[in-house]
Amino acid sequence: MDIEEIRKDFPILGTMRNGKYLAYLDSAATSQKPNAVIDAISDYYRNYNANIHRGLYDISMKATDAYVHSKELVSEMINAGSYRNIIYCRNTTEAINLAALTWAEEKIHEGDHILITKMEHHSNIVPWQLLVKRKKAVLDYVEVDDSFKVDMEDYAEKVSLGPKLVSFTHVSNVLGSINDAKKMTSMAHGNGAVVLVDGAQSVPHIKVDVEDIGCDFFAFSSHKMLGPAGIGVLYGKEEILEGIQPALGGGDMIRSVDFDESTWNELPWKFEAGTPNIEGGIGLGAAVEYLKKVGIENIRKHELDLTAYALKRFEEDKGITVYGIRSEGMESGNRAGVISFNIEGAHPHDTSTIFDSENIAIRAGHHCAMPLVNKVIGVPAVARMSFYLYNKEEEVDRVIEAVEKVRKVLRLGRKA
Ligand code: 7TS
Repeated sequence: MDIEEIRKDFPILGTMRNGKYLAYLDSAATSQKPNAVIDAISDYYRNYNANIHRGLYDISMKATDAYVHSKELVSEMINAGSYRNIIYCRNTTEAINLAALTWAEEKIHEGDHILITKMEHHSNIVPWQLLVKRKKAVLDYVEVDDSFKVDMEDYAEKVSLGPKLVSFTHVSNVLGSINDAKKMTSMAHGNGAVVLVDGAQSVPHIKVDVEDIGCDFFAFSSHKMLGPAGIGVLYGKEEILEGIQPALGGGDMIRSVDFDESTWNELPWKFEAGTPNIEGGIGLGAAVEYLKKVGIENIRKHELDLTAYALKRFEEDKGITVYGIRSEGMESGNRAGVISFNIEGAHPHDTSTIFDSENIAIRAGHHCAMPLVNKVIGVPAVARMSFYLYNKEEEVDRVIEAVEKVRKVLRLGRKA
């Protein structure tokens, strides 16, 4: 993988501020976009902008084909079996909410248990809090252990109590821990639960095979995997999707409508009411093609190398605390390129602001995982850098220099 060649595909990485290139280290929040994606969206607007599934004219059929083709590409990427299992919605958040408002709305009843973990993003907490309130059901949490992984003993114990639904993140957006989704799914299935996996931080970075994992639902966002914002994916097993009612009604999701009742369109359209985000689908398709061309395994290897390098540099500095698996605990399958940290004596917001003065973009805060950051890690906020295929070691070196600048500006002593 030639990083310099890859970087040329991302116009934003060529921009400078105060003579410094943008070091974009916030891909866990959203990724940058390659020309292939920008051009695919522009091409649609310029050359075949039309609504889908209705026009019996050339550009409408072309738009329909492109939209459906993007689903075929997504389906192939995660080994979903068919595009029929690929529902487009706005993002991971909406995908999880969609599962909550359809499957869970029908199947969860008073007294039922839903099991999630203490390392979830708010998107995989709040929809279940809302649901259990509506249903008088119960929400349980699996502990995170001292090495920042899901506590598998606690998981085994809680899953054996027979929750109706188990939902967990594949990769933590704060800790970078990669959960063993296949094992967790099989344990949940062994106890009769339906399983939803939040793949917002996995699909962009590691090879995902939903058939191999065996989960029933899988959610992710286009904007974190080089595609445009405003489009996300809910994968569902066909037999489950066939057996539940849609949550949103309107155009496109019906087969026939009468004054009293209606019948539903076939999958996946049954769950996509109204004109969809056509340009978003087309842009996501282009992103998947780009990722395929570079190769997700190559991307993973590059991010792993970069993460190991960054951890080593951080671990040389006793004044930096890393919240996540350290380099000695790293195995090829347990850690993604997300590093949360704090510089002793510095508030992460100050760290981020001082980094910004060096044109380095990181994120600081609770990262939409307040229970994890505030209660499990036990700090108000953390700084976080996150990598993607276009990042390089020099950017990590710039971070190390910026850490010294933080200490200088805030007049902190360095702990050797
Ligand atoms: N789940 C996980 C694990 C995430 O990291 C995120 C977004 C979401 C769900 C929600 O995705 P959305 O596309 O619906 O917003 N995570 C982050 C982040 O870490 N910083 O900004 C957004």
